[in-house]
Amino acid sequence: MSSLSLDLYKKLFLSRAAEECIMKYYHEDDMKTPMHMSMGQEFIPAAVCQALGERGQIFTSYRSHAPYLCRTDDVEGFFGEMYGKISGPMRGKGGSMHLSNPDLGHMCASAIVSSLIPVVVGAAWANKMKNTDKIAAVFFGDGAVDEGCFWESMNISALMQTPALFICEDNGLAVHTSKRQRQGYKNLPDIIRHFDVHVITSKSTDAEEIHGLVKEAMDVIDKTQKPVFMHLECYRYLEHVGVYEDFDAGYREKEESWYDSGALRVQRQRLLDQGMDEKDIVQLEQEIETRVENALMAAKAEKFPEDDELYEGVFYG
Ligand SMILES: Cc1ncc(C[n+]2csc(CCOP(=O)(O)OP(=O)(O)O)c2C)c(N)n1
Ligand SMILES: [Mg+2]
Repeated sequence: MSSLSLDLYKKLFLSRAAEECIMKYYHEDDMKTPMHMSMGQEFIPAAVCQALGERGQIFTSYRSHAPYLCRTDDVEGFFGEMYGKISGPMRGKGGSMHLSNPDLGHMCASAIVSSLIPVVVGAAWANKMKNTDKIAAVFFGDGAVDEGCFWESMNISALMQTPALFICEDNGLAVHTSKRQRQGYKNLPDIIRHFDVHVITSKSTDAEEIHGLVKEAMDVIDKTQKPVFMHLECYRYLEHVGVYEDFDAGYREKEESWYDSGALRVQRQRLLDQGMDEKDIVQLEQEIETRVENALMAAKAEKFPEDDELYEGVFYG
Protein backbone atom coordinates (compact mmCIF):
# COMPACT_ATOMS: atom_id res chain seq x y z
CA MET A 1 0.00 0.00 0.00
CA SER A 2 1.28 3.47 -0.83
CA SER A 3 2.03 5.73 2.13
CA LEU A 4 0.86 8.71 0.06
CA SER A 5 -2.57 7.10 -0.41
CA LEU A 6 -2.84 6.43 3.30
CA ASP A 7 -1.65 9.90 4.35
CA LEU A 8 -4.15 11.56 2.03
CA TYR A 9 -6.98 9.43 3.36
CA LYS A 10 -6.02 10.32 6.94
CA LYS A 11 -6.19 14.03 6.12
CA LEU A 12 -9.51 13.67 4.29
CA PHE A 13 -11.03 11.61 7.05
CA LEU A 14 -9.76 13.90 9.82
CA SER A 15 -11.34 16.98 8.21
CA ARG A 16 -14.61 15.19 7.61
CA ALA A 17 -14.73 13.69 11.10
CA ALA A 18 -14.00 17.06 12.73
CA GLU A 19 -16.83 18.73 10.81
CA GLU A 20 -19.21 15.86 11.50
CA CYS A 21 -18.45 16.37 15.17
CA ILE A 22 -19.21 20.10 14.81
CA MET A 23 -22.53 19.16 13.19
CA LYS A 24 -23.29 16.86 16.11
CA TYR A 25 -22.74 19.48 18.81
CA TYR A 26 -23.35 22.86 17.15
CA HIS A 27 -27.03 22.91 18.16
CA GLU A 28 -25.96 23.12 21.83
CA ASP A 29 -24.94 26.72 21.01
CA ASP A 30 -21.68 26.52 22.95
CA MET A 31 -19.66 27.04 19.77
CA LYS A 32 -20.38 30.75 19.32
CA THR A 33 -18.63 31.07 15.97
CA PRO A 34 -20.19 31.06 12.50
CA MET A 35 -19.23 27.89 10.60
CA HIS A 36 -18.21 27.90 6.95
CA MET A 37 -17.75 24.21 6.40
CA SER A 38 -15.19 22.62 4.09
CA MET A 39 -17.33 19.54 3.55
CA GLY A 40 -17.11 18.32 -0.05
CA GLN A 41 -14.07 20.49 -0.78
CA GLU A 42 -11.55 18.77 1.55
CA PHE A 43 -9.68 17.07 -1.27
CA ILE A 44 -8.07 20.37 -2.28
CA PRO A 45 -6.48 21.32 1.07
CA ALA A 46 -5.63 17.66 1.76
CA ALA A 47 -3.73 17.41 -1.52
CA VAL A 48 -2.10 20.83 -1.26
CA CYS A 49 -0.96 20.40 2.35
CA GLN A 50 0.27 16.86 1.73
CA ALA A 51 2.33 17.97 -1.28
CA LEU A 52 3.75 21.14 0.29
CA GLY A 53 4.47 19.48 3.64
CA GLU A 54 6.74 21.56 5.89
CA ARG A 55 7.46 23.94 3.02
CA GLY A 56 3.88 25.22 3.02
CA GLN A 57 2.94 28.64 4.38
CA ILE A 58 -0.83 28.47 4.19
CA PHE A 59 -3.15 31.50 4.03
CA THR A 60 -6.90 30.96 3.92
CA SER A 61 -10.34 32.50 3.90
CA TYR A 62 -13.07 31.98 6.51
CA ARG A 63 -13.59 28.51 4.94
CA SER A 64 -10.50 27.09 6.57
CA HIS A 65 -11.35 24.03 8.67
CA ALA A 66 -9.85 21.54 6.24
CA PRO A 67 -6.76 23.63 5.37
CA TYR A 68 -6.07 24.20 9.08
CA LEU A 69 -6.40 20.56 10.03
CA CYS A 70 -4.56 19.25 6.97
CA ARG A 71 -1.63 21.63 7.48
CA THR A 72 -1.30 21.50 11.27
CA ASP A 73 -2.95 18.26 12.45
CA ASP A 74 -3.79 20.36 15.53
CA VAL A 75 -7.24 18.97 16.34
CA GLU A 76 -7.01 20.05 19.96
CA GLY A 77 -6.21 23.68 19.15
CA PHE A 78 -8.84 23.63 16.41
CA PHE A 79 -11.63 22.79 18.86
CA GLY A 80 -10.18 25.23 21.39
CA GLU A 81 -10.92 27.96 18.84
CA MET A 82 -14.38 26.57 18.03
CA TYR A 83 -15.28 26.92 21.71
CA GLY A 84 -13.41 30.22 22.28
CA LYS A 85 -11.13 28.63 24.88
CA ILE A 86 -7.52 29.25 25.94
CA SER A 87 -6.42 25.94 24.37
CA GLY A 88 -6.92 27.45 20.91
CA PRO A 89 -3.77 28.65 19.15
CA MET A 90 -5.17 32.19 19.42
CA ARG A 91 -6.41 31.61 22.96
CA GLY A 92 -9.98 31.53 21.70
CA LYS A 93 -10.04 34.86 19.88
CA GLY A 94 -9.94 33.45 16.34
CA GLY A 95 -12.94 31.19 16.16
CA SER A 96 -13.73 29.30 12.98
CA MET A 97 -13.15 32.22 10.63
CA HIS A 98 -9.72 33.40 11.81
CA LEU A 99 -7.80 30.21 12.48
CA SER A 100 -4.11 30.90 12.59
CA ASN A 101 -1.08 29.04 13.85
CA PRO A 102 2.06 30.33 12.12
CA ASP A 103 4.35 28.00 14.09
CA LEU A 104 2.59 25.07 12.42
CA GLY A 105 2.46 26.63 8.96
CA HIS A 106 -1.11 27.96 8.93
CA MET A 107 -0.11 31.60 8.74
CA CYS A 108 -3.39 33.44 8.75
CA ALA A 109 -7.07 33.36 7.81
CA SER A 110 -9.28 36.30 6.95
CA ALA A 111 -13.03 36.71 6.61
CA ILE A 112 -12.58 39.65 4.23
CA VAL A 113 -13.01 38.09 0.81
CA SER A 114 -9.80 38.23 -1.26
CA SER A 115 -7.86 40.11 1.43
CA LEU A 116 -4.99 37.64 1.83
CA ILE A 117 -4.26 37.30 -1.89
CA PRO A 118 -2.06 40.43 -1.94
CA VAL A 119 -0.50 39.38 1.37
CA VAL A 120 0.64 36.14 -0.24
CA VAL A 121 2.23 38.05 -3.10
CA GLY A 122 4.32 39.79 -0.43
CA ALA A 123 5.08 36.56 1.43
CA ALA A 124 6.22 34.91 -1.80
CA TRP A 125 8.40 37.92 -2.61
CA ALA A 126 9.95 37.73 0.88
CA ASN A 127 10.67 34.02 0.38
CA LYS A 128 12.34 34.81 -2.94
CA MET A 129 14.45 37.62 -1.47
CA LYS A 130 15.51 35.52 1.52
CA ASN A 131 16.08 32.48 -0.64
CA THR A 132 14.05 30.21 1.67
CA ASP A 133 12.51 26.94 0.55
CA LYS A 134 9.07 28.00 1.82
CA ILE A 135 6.12 28.20 -0.54
CA ALA A 136 3.40 30.74 0.25
CA ALA A 137 0.01 29.39 -0.81
CA VAL A 138 -3.37 31.10 -0.60
CA PHE A 139 -6.77 29.40 -0.79
CA PHE A 140 -9.68 31.50 -2.05
CA GLY A 141 -13.05 31.00 -3.71
CA ASP A 142 -14.47 31.98 -7.10
CA GLY A 143 -16.14 34.93 -5.33
CA ALA A 144 -12.73 36.35 -4.38
CA VAL A 145 -11.96 36.65 -8.09
CA ASP A 146 -14.71 39.30 -8.30
CA GLU A 147 -12.59 41.63 -6.15
CA GLY A 148 -10.21 44.15 -7.71
CA CYS A 149 -7.32 43.19 -5.47
CA PHE A 150 -7.32 39.68 -6.97
CA TRP A 151 -6.50 41.17 -10.40
CA GLU A 152 -3.99 43.62 -8.96
CA SER A 153 -2.29 40.70 -7.23
CA MET A 154 -2.17 38.67 -10.44
CA ASN A 155 -0.64 41.61 -12.22
CA ILE A 156 2.06 42.43 -9.69
CA SER A 157 2.84 38.77 -9.08
CA ALA A 158 3.33 38.22 -12.83
CA LEU A 159 5.30 41.43 -13.20
CA MET A 160 7.64 40.81 -10.26
CA GLN A 161 7.60 37.02 -10.62
CA THR A 162 6.70 36.36 -7.00
CA PRO A 163 6.61 32.56 -6.61
CA ALA A 164 3.18 32.33 -4.92
CA LEU A 165 0.77 29.43 -5.22
CA PHE A 166 -2.75 30.76 -5.87
CA ILE A 167 -5.39 28.12 -5.25
CA CYS A 168 -8.87 28.98 -6.48
CA GLU A 169 -11.44 26.60 -4.98
CA ASP A 170 -14.20 27.17 -7.52
CA ASN A 171 -17.46 25.86 -6.07
CA GLY A 172 -19.40 28.08 -8.48
CA LEU A 173 -21.04 30.09 -5.71
CA ALA A 174 -20.52 33.24 -3.70
CA VAL A 175 -23.03 32.76 -0.88
CA HIS A 176 -26.18 32.11 -3.01
CA THR A 177 -25.09 33.74 -6.28
CA SER A 178 -23.78 31.55 -9.04
CA LYS A 179 -20.74 32.64 -11.02
CA ARG A 180 -22.89 32.81 -14.18
CA GLN A 181 -24.79 35.69 -12.54
CA ARG A 182 -21.60 37.47 -11.44
CA GLN A 183 -18.90 37.01 -14.02
CA GLY A 184 -18.86 38.58 -17.47
CA TYR A 185 -16.60 35.89 -18.89
CA LYS A 186 -16.81 32.14 -19.33
CA ASN A 187 -13.35 30.83 -18.61
CA LEU A 188 -11.22 32.23 -15.79
CA PRO A 189 -8.06 30.15 -16.46
CA ASP A 190 -8.05 31.37 -20.08
CA ILE A 191 -7.84 34.94 -18.80
CA ILE A 192 -5.12 34.17 -16.25
CA ARG A 193 -3.07 32.58 -19.06
CA HIS A 194 -2.59 36.09 -20.47
CA PHE A 195 -0.52 36.90 -17.37
CA ASP A 196 3.04 35.64 -16.99
CA VAL A 197 1.75 33.00 -14.58
CA HIS A 198 1.77 29.20 -14.85
CA VAL A 199 -1.84 27.95 -14.93
CA ILE A 200 -3.07 24.51 -13.85
CA THR A 201 -6.72 23.46 -14.05
CA SER A 202 -8.66 20.45 -12.85
CA LYS A 203 -12.22 19.22 -12.44
CA SER A 204 -11.14 16.13 -10.56
CA THR A 205 -12.15 15.34 -6.99
CA ASP A 206 -9.39 12.76 -6.69
CA ALA A 207 -7.02 13.98 -3.96
CA GLU A 208 -4.17 11.93 -5.38
CA GLU A 209 -4.58 13.51 -8.82
CA ILE A 210 -4.63 17.00 -7.29
CA HIS A 211 -1.55 16.06 -5.26
CA GLY A 212 0.26 15.32 -8.53
CA LEU A 213 -0.75 18.72 -9.90
CA VAL A 214 0.53 20.50 -6.78
CA LYS A 215 3.86 18.69 -7.22
CA GLU A 216 3.90 20.05 -10.79
CA ALA A 217 3.26 23.54 -9.38
CA MET A 218 6.12 23.14 -6.88
CA ASP A 219 8.41 22.05 -9.67
CA VAL A 220 7.56 25.18 -11.67
CA ILE A 221 8.16 27.37 -8.62
CA ASP A 222 11.48 25.68 -7.81
CA LYS A 223 12.79 25.79 -11.37
CA THR A 224 11.47 29.15 -12.55
CA GLN A 225 10.26 31.16 -9.50
CA LYS A 226 7.08 31.76 -11.51
CA PRO A 227 3.74 32.26 -9.76
CA VAL A 228 1.30 29.38 -10.22
CA PHE A 229 -2.47 29.70 -10.45
CA MET A 230 -4.46 26.53 -9.80
CA HIS A 231 -8.12 26.54 -10.80
CA LEU A 232 -9.80 23.61 -9.07
CA GLU A 233 -13.49 22.90 -9.38
CA CYS A 234 -15.35 21.59 -6.36
CA TYR A 235 -18.77 21.38 -4.75
CA ARG A 236 -19.96 22.77 -1.42
CA TYR A 237 -22.06 20.12 0.35
CA LEU A 238 -23.61 22.42 2.97
CA GLU A 239 -25.08 25.89 3.23
CA HIS A 240 -22.71 28.86 2.83
CA VAL A 241 -22.57 29.41 6.57
CA GLY A 242 -23.96 26.87 8.99
CA VAL A 243 -23.96 23.15 9.44
CA TYR A 244 -26.94 22.05 7.39
CA GLU A 245 -27.75 21.22 3.79
CA ASP A 246 -29.78 23.93 2.07
CA PHE A 247 -31.04 22.33 -1.13
CA ASP A 248 -34.57 23.48 -0.28
CA ALA A 249 -33.49 27.13 -0.42
CA GLY A 250 -34.10 27.17 -4.16
CA TYR A 251 -30.87 28.65 -5.48
CA ARG A 252 -29.23 25.36 -6.50
CA GLU A 253 -29.90 21.69 -7.12
CA LYS A 254 -28.22 18.83 -5.32
CA GLU A 255 -25.76 17.40 -7.84
CA GLU A 256 -25.37 13.71 -7.06
CA SER A 257 -22.36 13.24 -9.35
CA TRP A 258 -20.20 15.19 -6.89
CA TYR A 259 -21.11 12.73 -4.16
CA ASP A 260 -20.52 9.71 -6.40
CA SER A 261 -17.00 10.99 -7.12
CA GLY A 262 -16.49 12.22 -3.53
CA ALA A 263 -12.83 12.20 -2.52
CA LEU A 264 -13.25 10.12 0.63
CA ARG A 265 -15.06 7.40 -1.26
CA VAL A 266 -12.45 7.41 -4.04
CA GLN A 267 -9.51 7.33 -1.67
CA ARG A 268 -11.00 4.62 0.56
CA GLN A 269 -11.59 2.43 -2.48
CA ARG A 270 -8.00 3.07 -3.56
CA LEU A 271 -6.73 1.76 -0.21
CA LEU A 272 -8.85 -1.37 -0.65
CA ASP A 273 -7.59 -1.81 -4.22
CA GLN A 274 -4.04 -1.53 -2.94
CA GLY A 275 -4.70 -4.43 -0.58
CA MET A 276 -5.42 -2.69 2.72
CA ASP A 277 -7.69 -4.80 4.89
CA GLU A 278 -11.09 -3.16 5.44
CA LYS A 279 -10.83 -3.97 9.17
CA ASP A 280 -7.67 -1.86 9.36
CA ILE A 281 -9.39 1.01 7.55
CA VAL A 282 -12.30 0.88 9.98
CA GLN A 283 -9.90 0.81 12.93
CA LEU A 284 -8.05 3.84 11.57
CA GLU A 285 -11.35 5.68 11.09
CA GLN A 286 -12.45 4.87 14.63
CA GLU A 287 -9.13 6.09 16.04
CA ILE A 288 -9.52 9.40 14.21
CA GLU A 289 -13.14 9.76 15.33
CA THR A 290 -12.16 9.10 18.94
CA ARG A 291 -9.35 11.62 18.75
CA VAL A 292 -11.73 14.23 17.34
CA GLU A 293 -14.44 13.59 19.92
CA ASN A 294 -11.88 13.72 22.76
CA ALA A 295 -10.50 17.00 21.43
CA LEU A 296 -13.99 18.49 21.30
CA MET A 297 -14.78 17.35 24.85
CA ALA A 298 -11.45 18.70 26.14
CA ALA A 299 -12.19 22.07 24.53
CA LYS A 300 -15.63 22.15 26.11
CA ALA A 301 -14.08 21.58 29.52
CA GLU A 302 -11.32 24.19 29.01
CA LYS A 303 -11.30 27.70 30.46
CA PHE A 304 -12.27 30.89 28.66
CA PRO A 305 -9.55 33.55 28.56
CA GLU A 306 -9.57 36.03 31.43
CA ASP A 307 -11.23 39.40 30.83
CA ASP A 308 -7.89 41.22 31.09
CA GLU A 309 -6.64 39.30 28.03
CA LEU A 310 -9.23 41.03 25.87
CA TYR A 311 -6.81 43.39 24.12
CA GLU A 312 -3.84 41.01 24.03
CA GLY A 313 -2.82 39.98 20.53
CA VAL A 314 -5.31 42.39 19.01
CA PHE A 315 -4.08 45.00 16.57
CA TYR A 316 -6.03 48.09 15.65
CA GLY A 317 -5.25 51.38 13.99
C1 LIG B 1 -14.75 42.15 0.92
C2 LIG B 1 -15.95 41.30 1.27
N1 LIG B 1 -17.09 41.46 0.57
C3 LIG B 1 -18.16 40.70 0.86
C4 LIG B 1 -18.11 39.80 1.90
C5 LIG B 1 -19.34 38.94 2.21
N2 LIG B 1 -19.08 37.57 1.78
C6 LIG B 1 -18.71 36.63 2.67
S1 LIG B 1 -18.43 35.16 1.92
C7 LIG B 1 -18.79 35.76 0.41
C8 LIG B 1 -18.75 34.87 -0.80
C9 LIG B 1 -17.39 34.48 -1.22
O1 LIG B 1 -17.45 33.43 -2.13
P1 LIG B 1 -16.19 32.62 -2.55
O2 LIG B 1 -15.00 33.52 -2.59
O3 LIG B 1 -16.52 31.90 -3.80
O4 LIG B 1 -15.94 31.61 -1.37
P2 LIG B 1 -16.82 30.37 -0.89
O5 LIG B 1 -17.66 30.88 0.25
O6 LIG B 1 -17.62 29.88 -2.03
O7 LIG B 1 -15.83 29.38 -0.40
C10 LIG B 1 -19.15 37.10 0.49
C11 LIG B 1 -19.53 37.91 -0.67
C12 LIG B 1 -16.90 39.70 2.63
N3 LIG B 1 -16.78 38.84 3.65
N4 LIG B 1 -15.83 40.44 2.28
MG1 LIG C 1 -17.33 30.05 -4.12
